[in-house]
Amino acid sequence: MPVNSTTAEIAAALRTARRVAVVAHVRPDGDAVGSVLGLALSLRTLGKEVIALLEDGVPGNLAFLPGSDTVIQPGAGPLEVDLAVALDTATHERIGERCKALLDPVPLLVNIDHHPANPGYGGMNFIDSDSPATGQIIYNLLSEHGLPIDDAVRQNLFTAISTDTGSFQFSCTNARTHRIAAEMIDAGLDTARLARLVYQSYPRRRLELMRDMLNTMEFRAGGRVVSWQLKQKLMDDVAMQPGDTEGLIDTLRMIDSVVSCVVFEDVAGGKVRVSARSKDERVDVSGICAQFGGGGHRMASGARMRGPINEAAEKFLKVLEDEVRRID
Ligand SMILES: [Mn+2]
Repeated sequence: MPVNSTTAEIAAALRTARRVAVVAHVRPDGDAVGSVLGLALSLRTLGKEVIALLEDGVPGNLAFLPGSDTVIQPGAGPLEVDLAVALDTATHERIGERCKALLDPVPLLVNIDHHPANPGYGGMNFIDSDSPATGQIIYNLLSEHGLPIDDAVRQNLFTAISTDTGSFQFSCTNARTHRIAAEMIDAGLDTARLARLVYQSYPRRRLELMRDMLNTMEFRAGGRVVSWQLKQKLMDDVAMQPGDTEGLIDTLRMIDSVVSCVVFEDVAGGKVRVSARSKDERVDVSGICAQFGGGGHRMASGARMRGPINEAAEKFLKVLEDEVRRID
């Protein structure tokens, strides 16, 4: 485990810096975008010049977040910043090739994350694997050290926490998570509006993807494992956009018999993206993903495999099925 800096040391470094870049992982989810914008907006209120940087930009489903219009993707020119912060990103490479090249010359990289496998690649690190979302770490950092928190910051950090906890349902959700939500509501945050924007504003294509998922999902191990293969043809047919599939896997976990669910997705270069979830502490999907070069959290992990998709699925599910049968 890397040695953590204290949040006080990180807050002091942020206060000292004049120009800051804030970055998160490729294919950003709600926690990545919400954490980047929550921290970026707070630091801007503090008078810092802040570059919010995402290799793949903001997916359409999160474009409602305040500040999302200020996010830039890496361009040609160098960045004149004296501090970079990587959020929610388990490995340095996962900020993206172009982001990494752009940020390599920056004198100090601060790495803030909740993925247990994070090796501590920053000059300063704060890895808290007990935190259900990076957004929760950022909220604690801001509130403990008197950094600005306004409604726009709350909207971003609430969305980060809500999406990474499956709306406060997953096992990592703790009392602090609910206290943060309560503090935000006390401060006037309209959480019903955010719920509508995050969970009730899907494009029809997402439901078309879900229809295919329900029609073609496959069960194994007596219904304890369920999986779905999201193939390129379907993506083309529905004109899939980034963000359309975020959280789709959580529909699979609704099934009573299911202990673990997996989505396989065709991605560029003949690769297959694997997303795996567990509903039982005894089934560690991060260990299985690690066997295929991936990783993540015990109950939520991912990997990238060589295609074709049905062969990758067969290999992965074989290992998962053995693991699930072991807990009988
Ligand atoms: Mn996260």
